[in-house]
Amino acid sequence: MKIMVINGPNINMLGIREPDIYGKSTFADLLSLIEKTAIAEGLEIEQFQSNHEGAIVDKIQECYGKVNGIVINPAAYTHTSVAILDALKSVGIPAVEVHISQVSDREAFRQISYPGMYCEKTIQGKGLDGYKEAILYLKEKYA
Ligand code: CA2
Repeated sequence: MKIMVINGPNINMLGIREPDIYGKSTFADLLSLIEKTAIAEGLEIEQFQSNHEGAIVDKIQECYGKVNGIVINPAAYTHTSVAILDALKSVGIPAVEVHISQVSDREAFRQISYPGMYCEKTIQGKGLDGYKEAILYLKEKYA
């Protein structure tokens, strides 16, 4: 089974500021956790991070016919991007949305998720462990 893990803008800055919201772990810690999960679970996992909406749309389109599951933290694009929602719909690949923080307890402008309208599950407020949970969910359901 092949899974694509996509992270949106500023996730590469994890651990640098706002540890009260996002924790102390760094982006390198996240990459390593996902790589270890891939090895332990016998999965092929590719990781992609971009600060650019169009690059994320391009990556989702590239998944068509090649990837069995998508784990996506669209970061701030969660709350604005119909383009990412449409890209997910266009490829039709099972997807899980992850948020490191408990978005439901945060500002009003974070209460809408466009990509979440396609994703079959949203995991939030579990820190980096949320990514592992999303990967295991896709493995259990689709491998
Ligand atoms: O909780 C999440 O995972 C978010 O997707 C993170 C986004 C935020 O815009 C979403 O509402 C929820 C922010 C990404 C990281 O932003 C940083 C801010 C300061 C320091 C380091 C990263």
